[in-house]
Amino acid sequence: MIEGHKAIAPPKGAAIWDIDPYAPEILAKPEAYYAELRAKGPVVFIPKYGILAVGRFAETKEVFSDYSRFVSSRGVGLDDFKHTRAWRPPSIILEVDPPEHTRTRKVMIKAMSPRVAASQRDMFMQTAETMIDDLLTRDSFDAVAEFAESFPTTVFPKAVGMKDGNPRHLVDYGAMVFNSLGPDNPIRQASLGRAPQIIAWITKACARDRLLKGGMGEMLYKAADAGEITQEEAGFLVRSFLSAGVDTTVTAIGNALYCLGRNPQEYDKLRAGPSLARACFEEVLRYTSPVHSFCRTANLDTQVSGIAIKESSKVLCVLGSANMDPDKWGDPENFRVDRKPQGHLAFGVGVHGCVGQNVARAEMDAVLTVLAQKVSRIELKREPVWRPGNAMHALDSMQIRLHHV
Ligand code: OVV
Repeated sequence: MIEGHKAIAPPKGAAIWDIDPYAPEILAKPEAYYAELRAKGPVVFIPKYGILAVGRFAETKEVFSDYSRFVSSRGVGLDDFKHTRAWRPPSIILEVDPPEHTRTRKVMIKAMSPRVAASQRDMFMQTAETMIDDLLTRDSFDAVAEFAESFPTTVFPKAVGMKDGNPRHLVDYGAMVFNSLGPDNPIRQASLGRAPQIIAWITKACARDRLLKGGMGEMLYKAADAGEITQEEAGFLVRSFLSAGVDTTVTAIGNALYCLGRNPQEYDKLRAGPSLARACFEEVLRYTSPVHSFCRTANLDTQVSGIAIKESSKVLCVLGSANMDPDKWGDPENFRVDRKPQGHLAFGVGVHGCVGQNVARAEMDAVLTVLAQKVSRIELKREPVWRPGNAMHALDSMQIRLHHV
């Protein structure tokens, strides 16, 4: 039962729930688990891992954003870095707290500013046009392998300015990073099994001499030249690009095609008003939560909604559940491209909120805008298959056909 953290006793007043949130069948189809988690109470104790879980919007937001009580420096997965060695040197932006976090975050904010994202827009649009034109000639194809994975692994290395692009390694590294956040289950073991070779490749690809001038990667090394961070830290922040920038956008594109294929009337709204692309993406994020859960660790004795939380408690913050909380969203089960779900938690919230969201939005804006221009209908040819992930809610395969306008 003990993972790499201290199992805590159930707090007084917290519901005790005998469930494995990392069971493959739950990860593949989490909606009922989300609803039950919210129904059990504001804070739930899960004996299987000796952790707490929150899934109502208010408490998830509270725990996720309060970095002084609920730290990231002890890891944002089940492993508590205070007691267990991390599988890789911890991220210097994800797995740290203020004030250390503030310095590295500042450099990343600049490297992925709205201006930088806008400067990549033409490249994103051209790539989306070429890919979608090609896919329109196909009878049917796997939306995951041939679109969701291809687009980010083509445009993201270019935006970073990588000389070495290896789509397979980029996707697999993302899976390693995200699956490592869960327990030592077969999902994590399968991803980490491929670690040594991929880590060696990733580490090399982050070096300054493997980055082109003018890319987002080089900007980090320039920040090092200016004394804002060290050269070694620049390499680690490039690694953060590759950890967080590929698997997430791959998942988001697959999930968007799923939502739009399943809701043709909503897709028609997007076609009628392509300026809805941005709003549509936010609704895809809310509705599918590509990152379904991240943890925090209580760094002191505290309480949430009247439930006492002991220092060292791991708290599973179920973002996917918060994004489906009817108390917040009214009719969360309906996918509506024009909902404009302000405050959804798919990018997190607070000082650790996704620093790449401008780039993610620019990529998705290109994909959805070109789709709306060129594609009259997204036809699902078979029932989509979800891929159980310890932190990602992603499709494994989805056979689709794109129809010409
Ligand atoms: C999985 C993930 C999310 C965000 C940042 C990073 C990783 C990182 O490595 O910095």
